[in-house]
Amino acid sequence: MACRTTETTAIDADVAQAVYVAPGEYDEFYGFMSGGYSGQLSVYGIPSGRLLRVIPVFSQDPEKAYGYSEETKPMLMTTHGFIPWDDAHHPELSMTDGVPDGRWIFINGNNTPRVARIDLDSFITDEIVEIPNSSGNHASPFVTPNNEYVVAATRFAVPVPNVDVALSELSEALSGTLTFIRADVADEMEIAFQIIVPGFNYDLAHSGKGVSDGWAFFTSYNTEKATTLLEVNASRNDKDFIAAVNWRLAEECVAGGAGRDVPGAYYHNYMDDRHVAVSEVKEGTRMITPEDCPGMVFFLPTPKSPHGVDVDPTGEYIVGGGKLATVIPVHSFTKMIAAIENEAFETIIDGIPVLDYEAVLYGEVENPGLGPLHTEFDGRGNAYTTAFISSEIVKWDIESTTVLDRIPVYYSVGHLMIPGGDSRQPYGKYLIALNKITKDRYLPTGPELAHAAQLIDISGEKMRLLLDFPTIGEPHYAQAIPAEMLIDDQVRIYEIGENTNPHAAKSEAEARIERDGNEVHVYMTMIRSHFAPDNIEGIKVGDDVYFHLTNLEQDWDVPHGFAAMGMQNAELLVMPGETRTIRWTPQREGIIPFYCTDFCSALHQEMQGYIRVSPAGSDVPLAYGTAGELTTVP
Ligand SMILES: [Cu+2]
Repeated sequence: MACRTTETTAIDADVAQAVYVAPGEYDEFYGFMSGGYSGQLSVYGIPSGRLLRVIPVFSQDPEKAYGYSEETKPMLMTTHGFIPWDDAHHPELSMTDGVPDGRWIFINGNNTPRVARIDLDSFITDEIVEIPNSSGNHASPFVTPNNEYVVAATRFAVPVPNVDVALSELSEALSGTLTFIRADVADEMEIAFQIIVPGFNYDLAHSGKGVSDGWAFFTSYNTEKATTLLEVNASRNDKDFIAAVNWRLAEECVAGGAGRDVPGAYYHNYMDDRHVAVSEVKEGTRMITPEDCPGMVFFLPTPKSPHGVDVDPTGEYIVGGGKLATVIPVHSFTKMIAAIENEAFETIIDGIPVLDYEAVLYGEVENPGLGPLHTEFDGRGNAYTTAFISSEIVKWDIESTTVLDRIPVYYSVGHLMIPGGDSRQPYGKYLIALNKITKDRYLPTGPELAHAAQLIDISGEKMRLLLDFPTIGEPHYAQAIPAEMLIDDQVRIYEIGENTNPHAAKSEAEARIERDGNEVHVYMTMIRSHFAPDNIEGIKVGDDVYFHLTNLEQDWDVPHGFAAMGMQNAELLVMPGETRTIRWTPQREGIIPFYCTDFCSALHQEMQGYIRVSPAGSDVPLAYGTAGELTTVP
């Protein structure tokens, strides 16, 4: 077979050096890529592109038993029931003073609106809050500069409250909601307030910073309010809007009693101090309208069906990504404030003044590529915009709005990410293009090909392609943070003495079995290289068996696993010092072996045990033991 030859493979000899991280060396950045419709978040080393970890968020992950273990199942509870899937688009690092602080990363669930918080000391999903009165939670979870709020918005306008409406009357019944979720305290995320806006589609968001701190910006499209064949019907208007929200004013209005309490439950799930997920159902949200709080929301006309809205490091420039536009519009925050003061309004929609386009526009980037979507910044006065249709990244000078450079990407780039590139202090060395289509870039793998990221060097005047690497699921957005900000804070073990899981057995002496009717609780320990107990009898067909496994190890990187033949869900993977529970209903009599699934020592293969399962109604007494006589449970 002939070699593929394309100009895209012509790269400089020193490129390999630029991404090479020698064996045993660490990468410079942690990169966090959304997993799209895998519902996960994956972690890569940058610049090597090495996959370090996949974090389950809105998914069940058999590798880690997340969503399978009794301690984690409540994380996936919603008012629609247990939903072990979502479409996760936008990771967003927590910030202090508008700069990533390395505490947490948030990610949105689009489909059943949710926002998750992942702890960056443990890389574990710690908290998920559901968003009521919303659908298609796409413009999320962008944080305000000190995590005061995570913002969210309806992509699909819905009736609020969501009731039975004839589709012929739907357009008039639709509302949009912009949601502000309190996010500055771990385990206490909640809906602070929601703003009712016209029933458009709201697509993306970013918070103001610097001069525009206190504001948040949301793109809208389908201002035509079409409910069918949107590809035609939502593309009629020449301009749609960026909604500018003065959230500090909204806060004041809410504190002053504006708005009304709207009924409607939502779930708040979090890992408590015991490392056990709990679900609480919260009732009702505070809803305010633009009329309730004059000066809170303004519309900035923006051509045409804008997708991204990105705010430069100074907070002055608000860049729209009009996917059908021929220019990139750059709004000025200073001009916006002046336009508000001068009441330079084109019209008012549902109580929201529409500002005059020319009055708020700083400039337009001409010839920006076809289908501009998203922009990030390098902190040196340059902006970088993705062009989906022409498959390129376009670098432009913010002040002069002139294009400086362009580089092709392969292919159909959606988001891009510069480490810190949506913050006040971009690191400005690398750019990652997050591509929707890869076609011929990798070995073919049947009808579906790998989604991919491309690493681009932006340290010089000209952009330079360094590396392709495949991603897990669809990499919508990404974030990155210098590795040194996280390395020293990593949890290595959980102190066994501090284990407060109600089902922990903190030593082999505490290992035991208890029966309550047909419910059986097995309190089992694991340490290299045995389980205690490892012989169990008196389990009966149809029993409801809960295995509570405590890993007694106190060494870094020594998890143990647990799996039993016929177990209906997954394995367990238990971190040192932690307790995890898995439920099993034996279906047939016989001998059921169980074993450690995580290769833990030279005698890992010896880490196993047996369970005797007797027929339902048999009189075999419950008994257990390790290396000796079985102890019979009275
Ligand atoms: Cu083991």
